[in-house]
Amino acid sequence: MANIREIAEKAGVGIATVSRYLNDTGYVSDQVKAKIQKEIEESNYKPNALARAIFTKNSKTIGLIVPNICNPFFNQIASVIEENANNMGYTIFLCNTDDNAEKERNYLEVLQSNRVAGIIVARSKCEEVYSHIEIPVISFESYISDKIITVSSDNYNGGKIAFEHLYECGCRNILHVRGPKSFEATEERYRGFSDGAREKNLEIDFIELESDFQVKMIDSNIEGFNKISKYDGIFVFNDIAAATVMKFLKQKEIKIPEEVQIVGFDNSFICELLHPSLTTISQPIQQIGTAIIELLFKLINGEDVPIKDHFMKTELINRETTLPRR
Ligand code: XLF
Repeated sequence: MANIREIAEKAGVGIATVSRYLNDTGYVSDQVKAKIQKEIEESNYKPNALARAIFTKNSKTIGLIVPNICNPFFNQIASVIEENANNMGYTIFLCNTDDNAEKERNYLEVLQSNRVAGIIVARSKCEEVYSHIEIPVISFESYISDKIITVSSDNYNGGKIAFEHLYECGCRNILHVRGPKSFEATEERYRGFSDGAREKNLEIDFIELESDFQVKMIDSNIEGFNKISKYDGIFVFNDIAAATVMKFLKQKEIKIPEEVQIVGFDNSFICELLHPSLTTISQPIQQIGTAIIELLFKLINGEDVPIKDHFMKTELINRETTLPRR
């Protein structure tokens, strides 16, 4: 017997559209309905009875939308959220968007048609869609609307601490490898870092990267990186990008921390695995994941939760890529 994916392929539409049609959860044009119905009849498809039963009420599932599953920080957040959700008897439906608005929109449709009890979205790229969603939502990092709670780290302060640390370590020729301008969190880090430099009347340079993490991220900005030897301190917008910068410096035989000191951001598990281990600004991953789940369950249980931003404290974690002065 055919399954929903085969029906979608034969009808030339997405799985979400077939699911919308079967469960009557959103608009499907008459023409598309006819195509899907034809394929269903021809292939003798029978929607799974159990699945249909689940569709009639909310499932014990939470939709978790992350922007980049290759980034260790999001692995760690996901595992904290999963553990907390499991303890409450819920499972996680994990969606990876690659920071792509289209993928996020499609996943939102799939999550709604699966009647998830709640949605957690990190670094949303299609805020406008959420105003049509009835399911409780908690956002990590992105402001979506006045009706949705955002949890994020205190990125501004984290950026400022990063500057102050490099300055205290004696760095005066400083570079900030900045995240994409569309990331609210890394823009805040950039603001904090720049304000810190301004307070010390120090000019700093910037290189902007176009993505969160891709193996070839440096190649996209190689001109900027070829001048890297003139700096004695670098703040990179997250740990995985910092690891990539460290590899580039090693290839150029530039010594860390003797010739250039580095600070990352996140305090993800890779910091300890790098050599030298990476000094970074921590986002309190455990606390963030727990706060998100607690807030979401309050909403799921119909509690009245004040809509406000929740900021989590960021801190310096001193390791081997910087040399604090005595
Ligand atoms: O969105 C920001 C950029 O990268 C997020 O908090 C992260 O630091 C995770 O690595």
